[in-house]
Amino acid sequence: MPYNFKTEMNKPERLTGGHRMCAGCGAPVAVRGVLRALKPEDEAVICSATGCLEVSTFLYPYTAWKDSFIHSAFENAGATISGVEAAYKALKRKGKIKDNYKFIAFGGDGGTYDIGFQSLSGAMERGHDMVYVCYDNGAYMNTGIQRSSATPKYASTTTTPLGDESSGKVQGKKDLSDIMVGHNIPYVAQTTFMGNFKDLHEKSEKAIYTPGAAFLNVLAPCPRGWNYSPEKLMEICKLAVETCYWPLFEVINGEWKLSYKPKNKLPIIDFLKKQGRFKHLFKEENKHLLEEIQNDVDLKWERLLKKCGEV
Ligand SMILES: Cc1ncc(C[n+]2csc(CCOP(=O)(O)OP(=O)(O)O)c2C)c(N)n1
Repeated sequence: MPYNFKTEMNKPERLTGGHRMCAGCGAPVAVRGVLRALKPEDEAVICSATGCLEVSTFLYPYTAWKDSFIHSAFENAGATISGVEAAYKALKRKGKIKDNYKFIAFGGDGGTYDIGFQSLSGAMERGHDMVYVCYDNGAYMNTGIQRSSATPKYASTTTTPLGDESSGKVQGKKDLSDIMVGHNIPYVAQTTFMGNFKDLHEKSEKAIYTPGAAFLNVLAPCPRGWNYSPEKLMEICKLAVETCYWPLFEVINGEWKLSYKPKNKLPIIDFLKKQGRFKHLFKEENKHLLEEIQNDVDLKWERLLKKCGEV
């Protein structure tokens, strides 16, 4: 069925209100967007690695999740949900479970790019029928904004603080979506929130209903760590896409496909200047750092266009 914003928004939420995530946080928006793609008649088992999402939505004895929810440790959401999927398959074969279940893991970038990486990689390689969703806010936010391998270059974090000798994080961001493509799984996509959530919805639907392992990387800004005011969430996501900092693409059975090509690619400063974590880059003496970031974005964008057969 073609995407209809109104129909989708009128579906009952599977992550309820009243949780404790910050105003202006991208993670619950990402979660709702993904879960909305579930058919109402399908059940789901959801697992979340430790992180802001888990600690703020699942405080025993309270839960904001309408579906079954497992809090796993930081390092093993991939292993946990893949084990549940394997058990389900066995029980289904024996006729002990009638309902249809889907298996979805959520993790922040700390729990995905770094600490849970081995269990994610194993689950994907084994080809479990599951979706792993990374809500990428670019740092270990829950414990006080420490840098992760998803933190972009020159971002200020509590472990890459600014000073006479430091302009923020020294290393660039790991390209996790590319690494997941290297697992030869049927579906990998990169998305965020744009306008009417169509991109997030359609990719979530494909990820959930493509048999086998799927990975979604969702850019999910953090108002505390990125230092923006809550109402700017959607604007920042849009700028991430329009500047090609966070291109939207999908890889279906190894075929790269660009989902959106900006009509006028905006300069990266439009994205950076909205966020306090990059404020220092706008000092006169740091102009060369901005140029370096722009060159890096351009290079990666050109490479992506080639992979997608756009040039
Ligand atoms: C093995 C392990 N190391 C460290 C921690 C402490 N810890 C809990 S949440 C968290 C940060 C989570 O970061 P991320 O996965 O990026 O999610 P976010 O909090 O940003 O949503 C850390 C370091 C832990 N629970 N387990």
